[in-house]
Amino acid sequence: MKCEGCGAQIQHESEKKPGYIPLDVFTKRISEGKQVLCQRCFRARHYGKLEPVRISKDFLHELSRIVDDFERIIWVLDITDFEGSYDPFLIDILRNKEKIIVVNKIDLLPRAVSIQEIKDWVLKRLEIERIEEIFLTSTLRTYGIRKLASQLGNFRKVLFVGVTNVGKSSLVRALTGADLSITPFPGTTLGLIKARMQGTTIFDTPGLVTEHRIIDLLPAECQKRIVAQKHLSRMTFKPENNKTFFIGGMCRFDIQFATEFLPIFQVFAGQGVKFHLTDSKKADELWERQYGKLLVPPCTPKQPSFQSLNWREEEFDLDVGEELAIAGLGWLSIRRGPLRIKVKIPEKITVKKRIALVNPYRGGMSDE
Ligand SMILES: Nc1nc2c(ncn2[C@@H]2O[C@H](COP(=O)(O)OP(=O)(O)OP(=O)(O)O)[C@@H](O)[C@H]2O)c(=O)[nH]1
Ligand SMILES: [Mg+2]
Repeated sequence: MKCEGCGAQIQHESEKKPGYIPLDVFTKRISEGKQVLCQRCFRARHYGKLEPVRISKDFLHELSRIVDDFERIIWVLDITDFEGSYDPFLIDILRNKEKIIVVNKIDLLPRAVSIQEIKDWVLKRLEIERIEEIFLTSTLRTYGIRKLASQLGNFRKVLFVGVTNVGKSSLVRALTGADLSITPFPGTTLGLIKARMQGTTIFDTPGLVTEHRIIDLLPAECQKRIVAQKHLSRMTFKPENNKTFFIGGMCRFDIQFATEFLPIFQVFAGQGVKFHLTDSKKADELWERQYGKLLVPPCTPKQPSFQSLNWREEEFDLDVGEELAIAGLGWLSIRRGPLRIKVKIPEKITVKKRIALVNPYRGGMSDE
C-alpha cells in the first residue's frame, strides 16, 4: 500500500525512511475507512514542516524505463525558474516522446507580461522536437486548468514529470481532485501516484533532484525561504562602477561598465533572498563577515556545505533586453546597459544569459 499524499510505500519499521506510519495508527485509519497518510505527509500538512528523507535516485532510472508506457508525457516547467526546470536529463529521456509542455506559476510574473509574450518566449527557448502543445497555467489562480484538462481528456494514460517543486502535484490535484501532498519544500512526492480524471488516468511522479540549481544546495527550511510562493520580489539597482552585488551568500557579481551613465538592472527572486551592493574593494571582507547573516540564504552562518564547495567565475557582457538567470534562484533583467558582470558561483550551478522574459519597456520600473 502507498501513502495517498506522497506515493511512498507504507512501512512501519523505520521512522527515518519514507512511508512510515506507526502500525496502530495505520490499523485504526484502515478500520475507520480514513485516508492513509505517512507520518511525513501528516506533519507537513498539520505542522508545515517537511522532514528530510533521502530521495531515491532510482526514480531517474525508473522514469527512463516507464516513459514508453504512456500515451503522452506532461512535462511541467516553472516559469520563474526556466533554466532550472528545463533540465538536460529530461531533455534527453523525453527527446523522442510525444509531449505536452505545461509552464506553471505564471501568476508570479509581473502583470505587464502578456500570456502571448510568455508563450512566444518559451517557444523560442525550447530546443526539443515532438512538442504537441504548450499550456500556461497557474494552480494558484486556477488559470489554464480547464484547457489542459480538455486536451488530456483525449488520452487514457498520461504521466506528469518535472524537477522538484514546479507544481506537478498541484496540477494533478487541480485536474483530478486527488488529495495529494503539496508543500513549498522541493521533494514532497516520493513515489508514483495514480489519479483519475474521468476516462484519463493521470500519474504524478517524484520531482527530479538536480544539482544545477541553487535551491538544491540548501536544506529544506532554507529552500522554503527562497522559493517564490505568492510573490516574486523585484528590486531595482543602479550601481556605480566597480561595485559588487551579492545575492544572499550564494553568488556574487562584480560590475564594470565604460559608459558615463549608470546601468540599471532589476532582480527577480523569492522574497526571502537578501541583496547587497558594496564597493568591490570591500566585497571579500563583507562576504567573510556577513555570510549567512546579512547575506542570506544560506540561512545560518554555519551552513556547512556551501562555502566548502568549488566555485567558478564566468564573465558576461549584458545589455538592455537581456537577462542573466541563475538556476534555482532568480534573474537579473538589464534595464539600461551595457555592463560587464563577473559572476562567482558554486561550480555546478547553471548561469545563463538569455533574452528578456520581462520586457524592459513593458515590465514597468517600479519595485513591487
Ligand atoms: N505561485 C504559485 N505557486 C504554485 C503554483 N503551483 C504550485 N505552486 C506552489 O509550488 C510549491 C510546490 O508545489 P507542488 O505541487 O508540491 O510541486 P511538485 O512539482 O509536486 O513538487 P515535488 O513533489 O517536490 O516534485 C507549493 O508551495 C505550491 O503551492 C502556481 O501556479 N503558482
Ligand atoms: Mg509533488
